[in-house]
Amino acid sequence: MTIAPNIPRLAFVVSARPTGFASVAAAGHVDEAFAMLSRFGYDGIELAIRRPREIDAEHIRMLVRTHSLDVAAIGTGQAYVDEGLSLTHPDAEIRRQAFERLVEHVDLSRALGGVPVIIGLIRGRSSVEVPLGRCLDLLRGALGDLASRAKAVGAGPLFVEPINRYETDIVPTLDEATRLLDAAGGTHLGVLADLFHMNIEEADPLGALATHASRIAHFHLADSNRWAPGFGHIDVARSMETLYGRGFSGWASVECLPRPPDTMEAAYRIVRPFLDAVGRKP
Ligand code: LER
Ligand code: MN
Repeated sequence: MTIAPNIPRLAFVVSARPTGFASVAAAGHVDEAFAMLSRFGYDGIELAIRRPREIDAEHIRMLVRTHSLDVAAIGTGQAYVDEGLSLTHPDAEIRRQAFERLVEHVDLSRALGGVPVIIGLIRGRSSVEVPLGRCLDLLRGALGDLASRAKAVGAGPLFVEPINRYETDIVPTLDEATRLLDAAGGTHLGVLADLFHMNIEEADPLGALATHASRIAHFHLADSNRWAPGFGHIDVARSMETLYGRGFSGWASVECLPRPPDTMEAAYRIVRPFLDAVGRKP
């Protein structure tokens, strides 16, 4: 794999606690993850966090200082995967709890110096009670409110991640994400492009990256099978060239399954050829 552009900010996604969400490694071993990722040559760590109140922000800040590894973003989907909270749930009380949980994520973002907060699976999915159009209305309202709040308190922006149809039917493409952001007011909001989801949903993934490059604020790297870049059939190098060649300067976070084999350390090791290709030495 040859990748021309220098990647200024490369991170790896880990879960702060054990989770049912399979696509993140290092569940529950945050201290070790910081140390290993730093050794491997990463610039940052992306933290998937179910309950922000369980997280000691001062401890995370200490790890950031100790390992010179920034927090690239906070993922929120575990509140949906592990607890069923969603912004489009038929029960208004559950929708309220999902919103309040995201307020906690926003508060943690502020405590960590304004890192972005990702709106992925916590948007939920449509149902007979809440059809797609109503879901989009609910999501637009929640995003507008959360973004205003995040901006007011000095927290980071919210990044909406298009996700494939097997996980949600709300906002599967970059095009739909940009339209949702425009409808929600546009400020303190960005789009997260995830190559794994794009490979399923975009008619022309490279074209979509090119068209929406100016709106893409964050990048998730995985191959077609959600293994590390280079282990499936996505042309990850070309995808990166397409985005970076258009001035993208945000974080790219590797978000891959912790296999093969099924250990956290192996998950880091299989990323090694990719790190070599982008000029990172341990
Ligand atoms: C998270 O970044 C993701 O890609 C989804 O599959 C689940 O939230
Ligand atoms: Mn992702």
